[in-house]
Amino acid sequence: MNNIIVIGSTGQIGSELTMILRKIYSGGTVVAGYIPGAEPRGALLESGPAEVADVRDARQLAAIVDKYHIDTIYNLAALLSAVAERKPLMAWDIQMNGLLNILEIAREKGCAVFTPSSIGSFGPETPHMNTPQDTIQRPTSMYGVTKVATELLSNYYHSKYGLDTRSVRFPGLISYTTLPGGGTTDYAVDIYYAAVRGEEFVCPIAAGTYMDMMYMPDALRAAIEIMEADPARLKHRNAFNIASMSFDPEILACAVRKEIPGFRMRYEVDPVRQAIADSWPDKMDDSCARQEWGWAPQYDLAAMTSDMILNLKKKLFSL
Ligand code: VAH
Repeated sequence: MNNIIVIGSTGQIGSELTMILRKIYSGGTVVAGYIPGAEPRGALLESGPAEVADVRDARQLAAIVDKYHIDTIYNLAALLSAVAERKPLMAWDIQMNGLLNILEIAREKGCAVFTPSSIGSFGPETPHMNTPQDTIQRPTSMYGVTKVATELLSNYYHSKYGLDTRSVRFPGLISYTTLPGGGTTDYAVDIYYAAVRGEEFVCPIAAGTYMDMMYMPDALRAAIEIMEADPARLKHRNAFNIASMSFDPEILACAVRKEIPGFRMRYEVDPVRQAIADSWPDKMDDSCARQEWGWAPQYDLAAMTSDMILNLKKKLFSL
């Protein structure tokens, strides 16, 4: 990788991934792709080039790839699960028509492509415990439908045209930097903000609802390591299960209370997000990622909680 574009560079993953890629690949170019209304600011804007890059505008994307001699495309453009249920047609347009534009441009210009999948690509019939790498995927959300289709289309472009497409199935991602945008797992971010502010947290996901979760530093490292992996070792491509921790709201609240003893939580279950969460795995088996490209998480729940609370205190109270 040398000249990279991050499409969706101001989102939950993109805002941090762009900065890390610019540090690692300082000899090359890392373009921050964004859409009007979600402009890069601060260090993200000042540390490298930025271009309007709407995945639904193939001409615009192709011009950027030519201008910067892009060799790798991180395609992070997506509506997250709960938003996608409110706007299913827009989600399909961005996630599928946009992906087709990207794959066609990459095929013509020889770019590698990373388009994340998710635990959302699984459905009620998928084994919930130790979810296998290769298993039934019949998601019941529009977000999940687009993620399974993303995996299949990305694999198709690899097998038919030899395109270098690779990806991972992200768990719910937790970060203190950029707020998430309407996901089912976002309660696991919101809880930390409420705890640090000394507020009671109203949890939209029911006790006993286990989901795979991951701290953002591990997720960012996975997105980079998969693209740097030796292609000869890869038996899979789109997309690898990657896991680090699995918990329900009660376990998370207990971890928060160890750092903030007075923390209080009550439940007001959101039926839309609860139905989505119930259809997702409890815990994935990520042995293929470990064997084929050396995946290994570095953060557990205690380490993540300590780091989240420390950094949110700095962010919210300028400590
Ligand atoms: C969501 N955070 O909840 C995203 C993610 C694995 C979940 O795709 O929609």
